[in-house]
Amino acid sequence: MKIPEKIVKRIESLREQLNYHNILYYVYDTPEITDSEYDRLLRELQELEKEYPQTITPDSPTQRVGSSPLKSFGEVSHKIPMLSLANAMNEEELRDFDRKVRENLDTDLVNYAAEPKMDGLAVSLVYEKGVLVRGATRGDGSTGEDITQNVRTIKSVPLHLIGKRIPDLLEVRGEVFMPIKGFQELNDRALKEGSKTFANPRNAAAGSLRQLDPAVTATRPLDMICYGIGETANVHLPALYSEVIDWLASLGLRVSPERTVVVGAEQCLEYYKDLSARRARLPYEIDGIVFKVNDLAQQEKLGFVSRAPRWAIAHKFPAQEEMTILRSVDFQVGRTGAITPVARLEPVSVGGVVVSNATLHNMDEIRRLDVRPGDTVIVRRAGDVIPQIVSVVLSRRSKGARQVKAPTKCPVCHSELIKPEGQTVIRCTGGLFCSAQRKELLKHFASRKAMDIDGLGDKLIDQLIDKDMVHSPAELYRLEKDQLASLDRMAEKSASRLIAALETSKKTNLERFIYALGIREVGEATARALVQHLSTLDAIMDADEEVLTGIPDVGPVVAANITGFFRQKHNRDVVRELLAMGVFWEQDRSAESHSDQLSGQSFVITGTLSAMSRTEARDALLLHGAKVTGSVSSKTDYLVAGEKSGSKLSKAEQLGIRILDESAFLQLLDSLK
Ligand code: 5U1
Repeated sequence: MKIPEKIVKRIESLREQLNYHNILYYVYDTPEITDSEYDRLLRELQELEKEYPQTITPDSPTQRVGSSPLKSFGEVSHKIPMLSLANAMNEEELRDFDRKVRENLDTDLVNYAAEPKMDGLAVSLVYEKGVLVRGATRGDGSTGEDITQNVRTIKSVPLHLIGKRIPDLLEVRGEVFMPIKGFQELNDRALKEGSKTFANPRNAAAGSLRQLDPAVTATRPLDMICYGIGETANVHLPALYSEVIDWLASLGLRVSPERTVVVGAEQCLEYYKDLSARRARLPYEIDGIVFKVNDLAQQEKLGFVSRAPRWAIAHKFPAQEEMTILRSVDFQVGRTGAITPVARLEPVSVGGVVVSNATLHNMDEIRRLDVRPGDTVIVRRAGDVIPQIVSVVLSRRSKGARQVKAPTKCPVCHSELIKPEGQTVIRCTGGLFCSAQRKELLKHFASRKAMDIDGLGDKLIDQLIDKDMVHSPAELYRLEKDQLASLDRMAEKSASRLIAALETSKKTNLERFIYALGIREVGEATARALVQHLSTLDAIMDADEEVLTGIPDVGPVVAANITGFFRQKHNRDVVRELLAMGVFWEQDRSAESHSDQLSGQSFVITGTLSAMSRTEARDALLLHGAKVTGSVSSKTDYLVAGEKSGSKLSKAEQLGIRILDESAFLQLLDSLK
């Protein structure tokens, strides 16, 4: 059957548009069209391809997950070997590298291209006439594995290059990695399902790329950043490495947003320090900085030693994994009664911070790791994530090492423990009878985003519970000055201040109050959604699961937690007592001043504001329907920048986002009244 010319043209146009918008979204992070418009275009193409399957080409945006599972990976030989990098472990070795480069080039000062070393896997992509035809792992540098079907599923890898100067042949090299957020979500899901977790984002990326079934890889949040080229045909390369990278970016390939050019060893070290300071806040893991002589003619002159170029070096960051001994495993009880095993370790410095405790999540994790007291273990600390035990060095296990036994009673209150069907977590049934749960609940209740009781810190709460002075949140409001003054590290003045803070905290809002109750899985956002949709405390307390699941973001599990919480008489009593003690909010305040004037607008707040806290500023924006997020991206509409705004301000400036200083922000709020 002949396909009408009009249809062929439309299919081509849709593919071109989708490819272009995919690159804008995933590679440049600057989408031009809405997600729904993108989906409309994709659906139109899918429907046309269903009707005319003979038009389907491998580079069609609908064909990311093309093939069925493989039996094994084929081999790919790299015509130009994939090299490795020499390492500099400290400043001296970096200076040494620069000195040798200068000596070999007989020059005083060298320009270096600098970029982070992504902690992932080196991969080669081959484009023939702009179409992705092959993806391969580095392997031993000469021979790798054919992972074409898997790299095709990575959204930031274009199936078709864009731009005017598309070469006949282009082999691009770079690193496939898993962003931290995606890694954490993947592991959280695995923990919930009781399946295997990954030790770190690098292993997760490797495990995902080596899946024989591309449909599995497609579910993994992989990304790729390109840093070099291999084979080419019909390409006229520019003179500088930095220009090569700019050219790759112009073809729709993702390159490092942190890339820059520095002059001499001093600037290399400054760049290293700058990125070290920002390392924990980057959305992906990096293990060092790569410096490359920027002039390609100079690179050629320098050549190679064995498998590494003389013109490049990786200045490594301190390791994030170290070995130490597991002394013991303790069991802690959280706010909702969840029992969490905690590893007590021989203190060890990991990346410059002393680590003596690590989380073990749950008993399944202990079994999976088969970790036993006395074992030598590998501990990992990355960014601001709680340190974790990655694995056990079995060859160092001593003979009598005994398995960890699961507790049979709550380690604090000795109540019965339960393990709900299908869940990995064990819980204490003691509720507020359990002093550990009481402590955690009170800490949550008093915290800044809940009742915000200034001066009621963790140590004080521990004392109040240990001395049996408080049994429920409401009893906090019955405390008298003399009682408080009798506690350790308290005196008349601090006791008076705390009484005043307790009084101040009584005036709150319903969102904070609901959040403060500590209902399992009801965070600030859910509390806000409950208030926005149900308006009053009574309506929230009496809502059934059907009503609750009708609220966006409230799923069946959260709904069951909420109804379960309010079914318990003692929880209703706590609410009643708090109100009787004088906790109040202006009823329907949210309904009165609520508007949707900022709906669809996304804000980020940074720095210090003098007229209000950041939480208050956020609440004020949310009240008018704005979205408030934590990080600046191309989707941000406004940055509210108080005093001492740091990297968020520079990023917003770079992206051309509208910036409101405090007075402009206050004016905006005024105009909404
Ligand atoms: N960023 C970056 N990572 N990385 C790894 N650049 C870079 N270059 C490499 C490697 C192995 O090798 C070339 C210098 C050959």
